[in-house]
Amino acid sequence: MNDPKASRLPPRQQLVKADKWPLVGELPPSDWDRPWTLSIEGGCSAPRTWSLTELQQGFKIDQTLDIHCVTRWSKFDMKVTGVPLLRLMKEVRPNSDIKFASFVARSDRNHSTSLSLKDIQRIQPMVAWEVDGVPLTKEHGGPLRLITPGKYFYKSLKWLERIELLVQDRLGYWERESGYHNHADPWKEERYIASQLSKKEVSTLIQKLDITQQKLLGFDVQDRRLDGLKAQGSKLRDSNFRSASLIRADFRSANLSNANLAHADLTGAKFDDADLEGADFCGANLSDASFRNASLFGATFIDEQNQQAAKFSSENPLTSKQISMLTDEQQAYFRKRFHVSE
Ligand SMILES: Nc1nc2c(c(=O)[nH]1)N[C@H]1C(S)=C(S)[C@@H](COP(=O)(O)O)O[C@H]1N2
Ligand SMILES: [Mo]
Repeated sequence: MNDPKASRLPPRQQLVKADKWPLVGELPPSDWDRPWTLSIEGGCSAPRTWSLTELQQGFKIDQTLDIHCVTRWSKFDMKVTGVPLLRLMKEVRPNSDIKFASFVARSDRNHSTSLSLKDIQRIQPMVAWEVDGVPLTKEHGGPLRLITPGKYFYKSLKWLERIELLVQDRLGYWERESGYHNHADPWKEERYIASQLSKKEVSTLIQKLDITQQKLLGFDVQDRRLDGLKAQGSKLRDSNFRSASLIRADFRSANLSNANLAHADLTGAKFDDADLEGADFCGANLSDASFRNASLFGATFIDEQNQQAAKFSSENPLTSKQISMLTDEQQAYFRKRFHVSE
């Protein structure tokens, strides 16, 4: 028989006993005893700071949820007490162009994480001060922590002190330093940006911007800044580079088949001799990019609605042989864009 709880457990997670709650991450801040406040600032017209008492005496709710740590333990039915994040955010009157929030801890390394506004609206995180009817302990992020349901637990920041509203995302500590996935959905196993590598290997790669000859199938670096990335000869099939900044990246002889490069900034990038079959370049900036001998069967440069076209400099980077590898609609776009006849 199926374990009735199994369907509640995301892939490759293990349940810890109900009375166990592992401690993960950095130590509590050395100045934990200083009075606690919470501020929301950045892109808003009425930034505000609440004292702990103000928060705890204001509107509050209980929410019962399951938590899932990226290191493969889960815990069911945590009863969390606090205030919905959206309720606090509304009070500061966010600007209409706000798309992200960065959460910053009072901690010795200014630990942080971030969420998109879309995710905040969908999953309704809480600013919490109680779990199972008792105040959050110092070790578990008391007096105030973010609780983000439906994401790996690294999106639940301990010792929350400041929230900054942003137009552009600012990667958090684990996401930036250790290659943790920025989207963090446990049901999709969005754990690390490269699932085959250790945290340490990933952070070395990202810091050196060098993945030459690496095999990183499903590499997922959506939205990241990776200008000058060295990726010559890398195996990057099915990778996600959507909206990433990859100015002058070197993808010569790389395998990028079915990779998502839509809306990426690929100004001056080199794709000579690369395998780009099925790669998606819709809306990408391809000014001064080179494609000598690249294989382009099934690659796309403009979407079906003919709206999100790749940008090129004035010269056509593709040979007529390369253009003939594309579908009819894609070919039509190139012919029109560069005034070439059939
Ligand atoms: N300030 C801060 N918050 C943090 C971390 C951290 O290192 N510092 N680690 C994260 C990670 S990876 C996890 S799994 C959870 C762990 O919370 P717990 O120790 O209460 O189980 O906190 C998250 N929030
Ligand atoms: Mo974690």
